[in-house]
Amino acid sequence: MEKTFVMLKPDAVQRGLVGRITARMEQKGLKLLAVKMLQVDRELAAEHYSEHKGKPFYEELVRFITSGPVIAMVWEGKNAVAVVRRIMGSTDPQEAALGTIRGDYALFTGNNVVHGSDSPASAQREIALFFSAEEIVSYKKTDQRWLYGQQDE
Ligand code: IDP
Ligand code: MG
Repeated sequence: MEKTFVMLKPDAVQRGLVGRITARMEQKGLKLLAVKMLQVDRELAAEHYSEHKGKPFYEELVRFITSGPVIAMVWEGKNAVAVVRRIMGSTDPQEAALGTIRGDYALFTGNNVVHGSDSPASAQREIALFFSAEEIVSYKKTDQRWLYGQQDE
């Protein structure tokens, strides 16, 4: 089953949106495999956002993501990467559809409350950056056969 990396950004923590944002992944049926709160330092921010180095918004992005604690999570499910991207909505919250996290909870691209991996390859890279293998919990969840019918493995 596919895994994806999700990070609730400093604005989500400071604005008290952690529970409401997490609930959206949970109620969709995705399975939580790992979660931790941490303060991202400049080195980790640079590694995580290396694809954006040199872009005009890069410095602001690094400053923002290191401005307070974040919640890092690993979620699993069928097509989890794409499913989470749809639940998050467009990068620019002004464009994001209502009903998506960014559409409902944000107003500005720089402070768009949530990060989700953009491909299975990015997910692998980002999960490894934030979590050790032992921190990703493997367990059976009783709702899986109700979510996937017979395809529950
Ligand atoms: P994504 O988070 O939807 O994958 P990316 O293009 O990967 O979007 O950009 C990473 C993050 O950088 C965005 O979530 C947003 O916080 C920030 N960002 C992207 N473009 C801009 C911009 O034009 N101005 C300010 N911040 C931006
Ligand atoms: Mg991205």
